[in-house]
Amino acid sequence: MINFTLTVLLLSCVVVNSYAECQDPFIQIGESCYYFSDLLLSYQEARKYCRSLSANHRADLAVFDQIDCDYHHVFSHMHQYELYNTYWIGGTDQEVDGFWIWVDGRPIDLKASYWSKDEPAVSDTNNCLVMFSRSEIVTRIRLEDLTCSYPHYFLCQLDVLSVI
Ligand SMILES: [Ca+2]
Repeated sequence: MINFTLTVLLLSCVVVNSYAECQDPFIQIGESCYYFSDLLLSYQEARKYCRSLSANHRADLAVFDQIDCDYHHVFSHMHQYELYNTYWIGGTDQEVDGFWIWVDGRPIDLKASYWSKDEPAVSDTNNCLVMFSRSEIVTRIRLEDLTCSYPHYFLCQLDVLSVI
């Protein structure tokens, strides 16, 4: 049943560029190069760490595309490798509470299905974006807003054009 669900989710997310060269330690998932951290950092420290992984500083915390294909590819990978943890990704509402943007400047769809129930909460203290996956949640990973200074694992992505 899980495999069937995954297959349906990924059918509309065909990988066109399957020959992307992902420099170590990045791995290809879908059409992008990602790195799942094995250390815990605050949101800002995690961004710095991601940048340090690319010689030309084009890496940052991961951002998802508008049609959710990145989300589905990452979700599939996390379940395949049982990456059941909480990871910072590149989104924040630090500038205007309740107005969420990716680090590349695009707005984050607040109606997207990947938010946890009743998330994101309008909160001055929860201003940074995490995705999390648990073994008991087999259908999807979820996004939530958390306090930026907390240490969490994080997901870096190569070729993110950061503007914030
Ligand atoms: Ca907030």
